[in-house]
Amino acid sequence: MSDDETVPADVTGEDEIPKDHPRYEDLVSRHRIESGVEKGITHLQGVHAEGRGSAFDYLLGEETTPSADEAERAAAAQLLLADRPVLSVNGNVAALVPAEIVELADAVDADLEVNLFNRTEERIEAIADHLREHGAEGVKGLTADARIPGLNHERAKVDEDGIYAADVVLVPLEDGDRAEALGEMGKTEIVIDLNPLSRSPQVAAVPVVDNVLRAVPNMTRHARELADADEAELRRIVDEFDADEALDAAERRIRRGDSSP
Ligand code: PTJ
Repeated sequence: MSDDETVPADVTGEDEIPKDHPRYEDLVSRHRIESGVEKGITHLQGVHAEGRGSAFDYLLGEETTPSADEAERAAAAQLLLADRPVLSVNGNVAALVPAEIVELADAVDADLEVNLFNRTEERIEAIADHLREHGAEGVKGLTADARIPGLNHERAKVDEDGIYAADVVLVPLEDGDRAEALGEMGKTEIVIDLNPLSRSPQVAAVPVVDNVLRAVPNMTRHARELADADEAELRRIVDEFDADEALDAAERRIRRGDSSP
């Protein structure tokens, strides 16, 4: 496929999407993913992932549910408690929330590491550049001098002083294999995924069932609110969070439109 045969965009700039369009957020997401593919940041498979996520978001009511908000607060507390927090970035995250993920890293003092399922050096570099254009200072993932044990695909490649050494890892839009393998390494995982039945949120300490577009800025807001909280307060928030209940609440909302807590 030549460059000019890549996914056509109906709009050339995101600002051309009318803000009062009832499906504004969804149109923005599609546009960002298409631009990500054109820039060599997002893999073509990211388009499928986005479509799947968008269907779940529709059923969730395209809003941050009270239960997801609680998960985002627990995630912020967990990241603030961490000694070596790392935020993992793939092609969809880089396209959808580049500035927002940099802001979250800043708010919780975490490293950003590019980690790809469909890994090529070109995409790693393009994503690292894109994050730097959005204010990131150090971006990890380029050295790839360590391996996550038990994984035989490209997502096993990590930086020794990044994900490999991390105690808490945020893994948005993850595949289940790596989520499980990171858990087996003893890491505390925070997963953002709109599908509560997916294996990755099922194995996460903190599953965040929300759109990454809303989840990441909301985690930053919580982190800023909690900036002066002491360790005991942060621990209480983490301990009171119930991962199974959060997954059940999301599933109830999807299956029955049930918005009770
Ligand atoms: O950039 P790469 O090469 O690392 O590849 C990234 C993708 C996303 C293509 C790859 O990890 C993949 O194929 O993922 P899956 O297995 O399709 O899983 C993606 C999950 O993310 C699905 O459960 C979707 O429901 C969910 N998802 C999609 N868009 C969003 C989302 N969750 C939160 N916010 C979204 N915007």
